[in-house]
Amino acid sequence: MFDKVLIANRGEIAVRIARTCRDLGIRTVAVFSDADRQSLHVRMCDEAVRIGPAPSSESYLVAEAILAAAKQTGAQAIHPGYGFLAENAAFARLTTEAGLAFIGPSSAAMELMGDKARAREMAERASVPTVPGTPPIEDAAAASAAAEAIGFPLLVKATAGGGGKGMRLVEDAAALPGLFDQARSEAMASFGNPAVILEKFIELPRHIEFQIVADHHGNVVHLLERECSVQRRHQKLIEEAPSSFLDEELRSRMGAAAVSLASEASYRNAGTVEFLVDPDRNFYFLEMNTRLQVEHPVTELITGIDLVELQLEIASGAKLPFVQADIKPRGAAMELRITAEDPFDNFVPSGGRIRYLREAEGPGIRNDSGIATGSEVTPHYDPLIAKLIVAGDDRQQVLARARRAVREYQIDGVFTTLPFFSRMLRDDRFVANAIDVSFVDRHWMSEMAVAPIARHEELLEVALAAAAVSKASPAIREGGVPAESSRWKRFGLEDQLGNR
Ligand code: MV4
Repeated sequence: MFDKVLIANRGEIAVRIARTCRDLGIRTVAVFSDADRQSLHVRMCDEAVRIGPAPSSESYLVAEAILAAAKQTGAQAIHPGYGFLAENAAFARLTTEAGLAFIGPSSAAMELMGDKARAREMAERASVPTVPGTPPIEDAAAASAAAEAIGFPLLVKATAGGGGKGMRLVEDAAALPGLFDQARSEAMASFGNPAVILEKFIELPRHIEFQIVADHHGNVVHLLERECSVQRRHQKLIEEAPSSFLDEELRSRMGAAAVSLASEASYRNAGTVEFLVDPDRNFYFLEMNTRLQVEHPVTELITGIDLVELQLEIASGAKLPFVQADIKPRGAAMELRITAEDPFDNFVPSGGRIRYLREAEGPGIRNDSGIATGSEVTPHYDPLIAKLIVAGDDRQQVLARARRAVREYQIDGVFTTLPFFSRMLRDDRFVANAIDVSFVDRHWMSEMAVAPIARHEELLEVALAAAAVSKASPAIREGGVPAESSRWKRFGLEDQLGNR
């Protein structure tokens, strides 16, 4: 095992990785930008190296600065976390060329899975179902010919894409040439690669993904699924394990498909195989993520496995300490992504100083947080500030604990997604898991965010938050929650808050 690991990230995931390293007696090196000099992840590590000014393009994305920090501190391995350089194959290659271990897959596997067309081919070779579609297509005429075989509606997707960039929904043949060209231009502008493929459009799908782990000895095991259908504009908000949409038979077929794909690709380390599942329970390979994911804690809570520990063990050459038959889920878990965004104002990012923080506690609660009272939330980075993860015997207990935890959780100084969760956790359709990937985009702004408060529970929550602001110490009151917010107006509380 390594003696010293550099964590090439910030925020909650850097803190998360540092914790496991501490458990294992591994010393940690933090890297930080000027905006993060005082940040929690710096305080949690044994050493810290400044890598540049606040913009991530001049700090967390600069491979040379991070490798220099590793060299300077004598770190033997680099954990990239997620985002930033985590899926950058060139960075993985530079890391190994510098004689350091990259806590992740090979750069070749990252390149393969980063290309949608090649990943599709790999899935077909592994007999994993894919959406009916095409290899890369160069011009609009060829696209029209190929579209006949697929039918409409269909999607044009950038092979280098992700998060919906370079993607166009095409309703009929007449619209194809224009949208095909648009997708190519956007792909070129966003990824420097204009290649696109066509795929049949799967309507009302769920996003269900399988966690896999693979060692350097040919062993591959899946650690069950996560249901991630609560998303807004391709940003996940809530993830759960297990998915109540799957029965044992489907779970076992999808898990076997995920393992088969990872084996066929000679994949190593932890990874995630994403599927779309249609209302008739047909599943289709979507893409594979070659990193630890934001939502990994729900898998940890139902399996009892520390995924970061496993990643470190795998990277240092150990064999998986279990086989597939050992993996049995215990209970259920749900993650709520607390971001500094205003859910009542189109999720616009909200920056500022955290004047007061009180995390939820009690049975079934895990907090993976990157902030503390006094932290600055800057617009330079991703708005994810903390994750509230809830475990229980079954989904019903998890929902009850999650409602309790959201009510208890207090963050003053920035707007957060907590009120979004407060409503979602009480929505009949979410409670019945009768949703799909566009549920939030279809129902939140138009209906849920503006509905009158029907439940006194929620009114009480808002009133308590308002009281906390107005009764707080002068220092807290001064910053507090901006009174002009649409949220307070919506609740009719602007008068109480006006004179803070
Ligand atoms: C799809 C699809 C329906 N049919 N592909 C969106 C981002 C990219 N990673 C893949 N995405 C989708 N691909 C076919 N053939 C619907 C989506 C999609 C989606 C997928 C996963 C999670 C959320 C989503 C939200 C909207 C659309």
